[in-house]
This record gives sequence, structure tokens and C-alpha cells, in this order.
Amino acid sequence: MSESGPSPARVFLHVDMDAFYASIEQRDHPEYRGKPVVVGAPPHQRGVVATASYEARVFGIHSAMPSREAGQRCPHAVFLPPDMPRYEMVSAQIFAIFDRYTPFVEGLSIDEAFLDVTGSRRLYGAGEEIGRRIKADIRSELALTCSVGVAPNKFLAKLGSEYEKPDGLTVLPFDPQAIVAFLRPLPVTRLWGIGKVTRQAFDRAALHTIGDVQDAPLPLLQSVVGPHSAAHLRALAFGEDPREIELDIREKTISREHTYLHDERSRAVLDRTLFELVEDVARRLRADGRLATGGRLKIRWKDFETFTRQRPFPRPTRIEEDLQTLAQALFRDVALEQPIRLIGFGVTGLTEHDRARQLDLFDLPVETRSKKEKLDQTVDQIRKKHGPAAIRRARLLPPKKKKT
Ligand code: DCP
Ligand code: MG
Repeated sequence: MSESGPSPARVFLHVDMDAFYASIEQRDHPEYRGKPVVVGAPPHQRGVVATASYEARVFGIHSAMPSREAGQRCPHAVFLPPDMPRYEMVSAQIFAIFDRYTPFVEGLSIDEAFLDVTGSRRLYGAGEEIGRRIKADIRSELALTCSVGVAPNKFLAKLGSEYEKPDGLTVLPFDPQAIVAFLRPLPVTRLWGIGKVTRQAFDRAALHTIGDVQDAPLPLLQSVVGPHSAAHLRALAFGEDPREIELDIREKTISREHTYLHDERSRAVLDRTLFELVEDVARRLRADGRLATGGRLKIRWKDFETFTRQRPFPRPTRIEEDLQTLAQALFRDVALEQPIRLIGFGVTGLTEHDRARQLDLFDLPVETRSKKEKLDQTVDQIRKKHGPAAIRRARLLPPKKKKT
């Protein structure tokens, strides 16, 4: 298998972290290294395994297995509750590494992405070399391992990353004939989207390997997966996949800024403006539905010199109070050496919240947090109905600072 010969028209990578949550736990707690680690619900409670370290997989433990069963299979395993904010942070760091090599990154989940590196080869070398570099960056900067597939399309790239897990780098054939030959012996389950029910239909039609699907007449495929999917299935069996990278075009930041008519030096006025800017950013963040991992204050002085200060939140959030507290803390540290022309605030590192919310099950202050989110939503609703001025929040003024 190689990417040799004339430069292939297209090169895709699929990168998937190895035992993602469990590896982060082992990295951050050396005492768990080399041990079976199960992240998920505890063994004596209802709930399932999110993931298991490779040491635990030896006992047959895998994602989505009831934790009770995992406990029976390996009573001495270390069971840990998920720490979603930490995993989300690591995920953002991994995606930042991907972004170095190509702007065409499609995140599939917290630990997995497709990269189109077709245009990156001039700068970084062949697809295989880029895969090697990404693995090296992730290992040296984050002390984690991943598996990478390099191939002429998404389907084959994903097949490649699964091929030699963990810590694998698999380059699939690029020549169409070699691709067909490579796929022939693989079980049909390696074709995308074959669930349990379809699997039985495949068995009944005696389609066991991808080669069987290649050789099957179209009507047989139609009888198994329906008239619409048959052509797609056959294309996959021949290693053809025309899908392009789907970019996440949503912005990664939300911000607002205000320029004063006359340069401003009163801290009280500046505090007031900042409060309102943060209020607006918080409202847009809630409407967006994601969580912010950091906040950024921007100041432009009278002489036009501009600077920003940023800081991460203790945990990803979209609660207005968290934003206000961070903005005030950032601004409090700014010495007003000259009047201010512009002040701005933004939230950064926006992440999908679905997975992060699971963590609340394990975090104590969940009730308080969801109450605060409800309050924020209520304020939004009232404003929508009666206008923005209908309700004002009491402003928590920042503690007085020493004279600057
Ligand atoms: N995950 C989960 N519930 C599942 C599957 C996964 O919570 N049913 C979480 C835990 C995983 C992470 O998503 O660590 C990534 O999922 P993967 O399927 O990539 O599994 P792993 O990275 O854990 O292992 P592998 O080395 O097989 O990729
Ligand atoms: Mg993974």
C-alpha cells in the first residue's frame, strides 16, 4: 500500500483519538497508566460505559456496555466519571493542530475528524507525511496517541484509521484496481452504515465480504438495501466516495465592541458600557446554543494603540454571570493610563454543548447552574415580548480597585 506514483488527485485523512477519555485520564493520573480504566457510570449504578482503556478492552469491555456488566467482567478496573470540560478542552487543542495543516477540517465527534489535505502537500509533503506530523504533534504537545488513515476519499480514510488502532498510520491504495482488491476480503460490516438489521439481510443474501457486494447484481443489492441506496452501496464496495469535506462554518467567537464619541476615562462609564456589551454577547451566545471556553477583552486607547486580554472560564459556560465576572476581572486589571477610545468583549473557543452537558450529571452545582440558565432564558423571553428595556439585571459592580 502506498501513495506512490503520480501525485494523487485528492488526499483525505481521517484522524481518531485512541480510547479518548480513558487516555486523557491515564495521561493526567499516572497511577492509572497500564491499568484497565473505564470512564462512565460506576459499576453498581445504572448507566453505561463511555469508553474503556485498551487494558480494559482485553476483558471485553467496550463503549455503551452497561457499567454493571463491565464491573463483572473486570472488578479491579478503575471506574471514573466523565470530566467533559477537560475532554472538550483537549478536543479543542487537537482541532487546533488539525487547523495548522489545512483549512478543510470536518469534525465528526469530540475526537475524530476528516481533513482534506490535497492542497497542503506542497507545504508539508505527501498525505502520509502530514499524517505522521499530526501524530507527532499530538504526541509531543498533548501526550496522546491517535490513529490516522490516508486515502483518496473519506470512506477509505476512515477505513484506514480503524485498520491499525491504536497508534496506527495506514495509507490505503490510491490506484482504483488496488483499492478494489484491497476491499474484496473485508467483511461487509466495514461498509458504512450497515446496522444490525441490514446485516441480517446481507447474511440472507449471502453477502459476507465487500467482494461479494462487488460481484452482486444490482437487483440483489436493491432487494437488500432498497432501490435508493443500492447504487451508493455498490460505489462504496468499489471504494468510490464523492463526498467533500463539510466545513463547520459557524464562527468560533461572538463579540461586541463600542467606540466612544469622545474618548472616555471614567471607570464607572466604562464599567457600564462593558456590562452592556457582555449582556449582548451573553444573549447571542444563548441563542447560538454553544458554550464558550474563554473570554476576551479588547481596549483601544486614545492614541489608537490596541490590546486584548483573555482568560479561560473555569469550565465551558454560557451563563451571563460567568461572562460578567470574567469581563470585570479582566478590566479590573487594566490601569487607565490614558482615555479609552474603544472597549469590546467577546467569547472564544465556542464548543458544541451536547456532550459537555452530560458532565452535569456528575457535577454537584448542577442545580444552581441550570437555575441560572433558566433565569437567563426568562430574561430573553421577557425582552422578546416587551422590548429590551423591559427588564434590567441588577449590576454587580466590580470591587473597588486601588487608585491607578
Ligand atoms: N463515547 C461515548 N459513548 C459512546 C461512544 C463514545 O461517550 N457510545 C465517547 C468516549 C470516547 C469518545 O466518545 O472516548 C470517542 O469515541 P470513539 O468511538 O472514538 O472511542 P475511543 O476514542 O474511546 O476509542 P477508539 O480508540 O476505539 O477510538
Ligand atoms: Mg476514538
